[in-house]
Amino acid sequence: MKPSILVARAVFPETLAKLQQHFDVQANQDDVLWTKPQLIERLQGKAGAFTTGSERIDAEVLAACPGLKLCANMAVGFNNFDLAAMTARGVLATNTPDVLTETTADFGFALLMATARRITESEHFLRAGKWDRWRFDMFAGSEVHGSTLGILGMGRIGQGIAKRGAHGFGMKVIYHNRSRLSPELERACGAAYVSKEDLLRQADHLVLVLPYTPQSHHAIGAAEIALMKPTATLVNIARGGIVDDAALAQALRERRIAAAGLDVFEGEPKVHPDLLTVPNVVLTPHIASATVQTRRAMAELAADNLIGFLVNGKPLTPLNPEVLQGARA
Ligand code: 8YV
Repeated sequence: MKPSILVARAVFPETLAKLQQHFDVQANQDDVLWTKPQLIERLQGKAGAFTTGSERIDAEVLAACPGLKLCANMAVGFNNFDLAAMTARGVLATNTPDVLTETTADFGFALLMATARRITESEHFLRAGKWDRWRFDMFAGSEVHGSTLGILGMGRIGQGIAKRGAHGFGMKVIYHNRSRLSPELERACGAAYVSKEDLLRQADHLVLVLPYTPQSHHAIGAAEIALMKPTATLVNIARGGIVDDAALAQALRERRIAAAGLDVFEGEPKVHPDLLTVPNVVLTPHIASATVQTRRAMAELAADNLIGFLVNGKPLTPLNPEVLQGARA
């Protein structure tokens, strides 16, 4: 008999078809956003779950679903998992690293450029029929090439952004991270390690690429923004909750920093209403990894983790490999 799995959100039909070859699949192709009790109900009797960042897998869910052996996230971030609770219950967690690194770094740079050069703000002006003449200072933004790029969180995506800045745009790149990169990696990224305070003070463009954890909650709030240059821009492609959105909206309104580019929000898909009314912010709906090729690769890897573990006993990208010691799929 095939193991049963739940595919918690709509996915590519090809991904579903591949999973159906190996599993008895309950799918959610209508992409209904389930409540926690609905998720628990559908997880009953399932050995695995194909999840995205939207499904919270915590102690309550795990206690209610004793047959669950694996949750495979179609995301590199896994703050929707209570990893400690999963490990304690012997439930394996997997994510989709590497396959989205370059695409997400591309988007980080695109958001930086759009923010610094005021691309969406000027487009709104044009579409509103307000463009009646050239002006010397019309939508004058901040220089990107040759400026100082600050990166908070220097994992794979941070390193991708650093390389683009250093090698493509001649930027001086500085970073702060929990641990310092090796000298070889620092050289490859063209990046120098600084304290968080120096990063905030020196960056012309600050990009956030750190994971969301209790420690990184509101890592950028009013006090941090106060250290930034009034001409600086801030880009968040990491997770909502890392930035205090209310404090940021107020700082943008008061021009205490020049502009921000945000792909992620506290409590998304809801967006803080004040961010919707300030002009100097570029807002996108969590699409940093959204190219057809990358989303296919992410879906493929999540599916391969389910097949790898539940069929062959070997997941590809486990987050808590210690579970494997005692586990038999
Ligand atoms: C996902 C992301 O698309 O990978 C991540 O961590 O933020 C995005 O690439 C999103 O989390 C939905 O799974």
